[in-house]
Amino acid sequence: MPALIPQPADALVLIDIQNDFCPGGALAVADGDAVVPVANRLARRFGTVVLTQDWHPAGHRSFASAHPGGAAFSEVEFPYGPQTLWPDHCVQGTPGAEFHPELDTTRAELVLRKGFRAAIDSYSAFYENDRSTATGLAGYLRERGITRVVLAGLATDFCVAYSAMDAVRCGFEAVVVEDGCRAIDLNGSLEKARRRLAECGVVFCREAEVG
Ligand code: VGL
Ligand code: ZN
Repeated sequence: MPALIPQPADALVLIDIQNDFCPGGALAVADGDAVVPVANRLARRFGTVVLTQDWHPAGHRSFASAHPGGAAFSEVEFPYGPQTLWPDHCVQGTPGAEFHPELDTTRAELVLRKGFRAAIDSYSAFYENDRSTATGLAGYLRERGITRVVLAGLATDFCVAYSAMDAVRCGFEAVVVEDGCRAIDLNGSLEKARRRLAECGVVFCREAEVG
């Protein structure tokens, strides 16, 4: 029984399915490329498809390399709060920032780039990590009459989770297609994200339940 029948007021938002998050990439997520066929099948079922693209300038403040002695995957204090430092990844204009070559981008009507401000990271497709700088996606979706956001992509516990929580914060229903995502899972971040998502009312489903 399909639990999720795609509706005209749904948007499929595919998060950061880029080379650097796939095996061989600079911030590879285990099995990250497994989301590509799922994303391609989902994209054929939804009337509105949005892609996000992590898009950092060289020397971005979230890169460990921008901090003397900074270690990748450690947490530091930024003016807006705690921030994880990452290996250099998704640098604007580099092959690592491109979408996975097998991702079918033809039905995407919007490619939303994020993380382009040098001093602010942006996990979420809606708000940057200062939690106040809007990307404009909520307005775009509202103007198009979208009321529900269906998410898949990379990584479950960072960009997918933040995007799903912010979708709810912006007044949308949010559904995460679990088997269309893969996680970084840093110090229990996956379990933590799952719990927080459930608390905010984000619904989980599997691809097979999408009608
Ligand atoms: C992401 C860490 C840094 C993600 C992006 O797409 O989940 N994670 N930049
Ligand atoms: Zn990033």
